[in-house]
Amino acid sequence: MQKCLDRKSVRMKATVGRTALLGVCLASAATLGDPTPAIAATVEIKLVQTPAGETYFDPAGVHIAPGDTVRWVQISGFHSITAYHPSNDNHELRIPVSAKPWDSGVLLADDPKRAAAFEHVFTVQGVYDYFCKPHEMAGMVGRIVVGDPGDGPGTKPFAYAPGERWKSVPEVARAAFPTIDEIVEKGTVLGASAALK
Ligand SMILES: [Cu+2]
Repeated sequence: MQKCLDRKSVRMKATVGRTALLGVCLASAATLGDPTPAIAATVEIKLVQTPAGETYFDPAGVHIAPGDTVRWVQISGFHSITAYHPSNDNHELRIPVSAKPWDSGVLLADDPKRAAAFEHVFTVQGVYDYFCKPHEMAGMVGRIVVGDPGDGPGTKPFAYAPGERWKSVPEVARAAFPTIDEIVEKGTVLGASAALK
């Protein structure tokens, strides 16, 4: 039953206005050992560029459950949602080894004007680091924890495998990630720029 309560608290932190939590709890209890909840949630992250030129994912960190979907929505500026993965222009691997990488390409603000969106379903537990291609050097990065953070690539120090010759994460971006502990504790963590609003 403890497992059930843990899952419920995680989901309550990660989503707002969610219904049927009891159903999720009962379904989880009925399938002990199955990490996939019966009802998946969709969590929204905004893509923002302020008139002053600050760019960020809002929120920058979220804790979700396996099977949940993250939906990034274009609000202002132009951005991509790109996994830290060697298949994306030889960037450092910072998502679970067995997870599929993704790259949204750049979502333009004016076609359509607002609310262009990109979705990705997260099935493998672990830590996922990602960035915006136009603004990585401005520190526009995000981190998603799916279920148990585990000990995969996203939990390792930056530049953990110099022998691979991957592109390393820029210093400004390294400093912009919320910590895994903070994400797990709070469920949702604003980025440094968004937190000032
Ligand atoms: Cu951007």
